[in-house]
Amino acid sequence: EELVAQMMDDLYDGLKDEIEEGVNLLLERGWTPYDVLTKALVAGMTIVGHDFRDGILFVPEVLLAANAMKAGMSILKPLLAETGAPRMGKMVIGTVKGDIHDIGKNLVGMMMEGAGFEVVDLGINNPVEKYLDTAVAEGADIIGMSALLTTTMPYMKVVIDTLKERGMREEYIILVGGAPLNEEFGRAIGADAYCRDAAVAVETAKALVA
Ligand code: B1M
Repeated sequence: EELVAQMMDDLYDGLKDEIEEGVNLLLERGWTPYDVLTKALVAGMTIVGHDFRDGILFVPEVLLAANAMKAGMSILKPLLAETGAPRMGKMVIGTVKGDIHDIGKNLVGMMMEGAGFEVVDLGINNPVEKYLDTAVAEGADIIGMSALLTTTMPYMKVVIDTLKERGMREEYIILVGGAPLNEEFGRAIGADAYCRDAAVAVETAKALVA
C-alpha cells in the first residue's frame, strides 16, 4: 500500500505529525491496531535499524525516528488494551542496566496489557534491585527483561543469578527479549523463555501462567 510506503519514509525522516496522521488514516481504512503496529511502524523501524548499522543514519536521526514511532504507538496503545480480556497475571518489565532502548519493551508491555496482563513498567537502565524489589512489592508473576545491546544482554544473567542466590528464582516466570538475543542465550542464562517478538511474549506468558 502506498500510504505504508509513505509512512516508512516519514518514520525514516522522523516526522512525528505525519506518522500520527498515517496511523489514524490506516485505522480509518479498517486496519487492525496490530497490523498498523507491525506492518507500518515496526517494519519502518527495521529499515532505520539497517541504515543506522551501516552508518547512513546517526543517533540524532534515529532518536527522531524513535520519537515519531512512539507517537504512533501512543495512538495504538488504548486500542490494543481495549480487548476486555480476563485478568491473566502481573508482569514487571524493564530494560536492563546500561541500556536505554525502550521501544520494543514498550511494545511488549502494550501487547501484554491488551492480552489482559497487568504490567508494571520499570523503564530503562534497571539495576537488579529494581527488578527484584518491584517484583516483590507488586506480587508479580512474571519478570520481563529487554536488552538491545550485546554489551548489556549479559546483565540479564546477573538478575537471574541474584534471584537464585536469594532462593526466589522459582517464584517468577522470567521472559527475556531483544534483537541481539536468541533461544540459546535464553536457555544459557536460565530464563524460562526467550521471546522473539511481542506476540510471542504474550503467547509464552499465557502458556506459562496457566
Ligand atoms: Co541503538 N542500537 N544504540 N538506538 N538502535 C541498535 C540496537 C543497533 C543494533 C543498531 C545497529 O548498529 N544496527 C546497535 C547495537 C549493536 C550491538 O549491540 N551489537 C545499537 C547501538 C550500537 C546503539 C548505541 C551504542 C549507539 C551510540 O551511541 N553509538 C546507543 C546505545 C545507548 C544505550 O542504550 N546505552 C544507541 C542509541 C539508540 C537511540 C537512543 C538513538 C535509539 C533508541 C531510542 C529508544 O528506544 N527510545 C536507538 C534505536 C532506535 C536503535 C534501533 C535502530 C531500533 C531499535 C528498536 O526500537 N527497534 C536498533 C537497530 C535494531 O534493532 N535492528 C539499534 C524496534 C523494536 C520494536 O524492536 O527493540 O527489537 P526491538 O523489540 C522487539 C523484539 O526484540 C522483542 O519484541 C519487540 C517487539 O516485537 N523484545 C522483547 C524486545 N524486548 C523484549 C522484552 C521481552 C520480550 C520481547 O520481555 C519479555
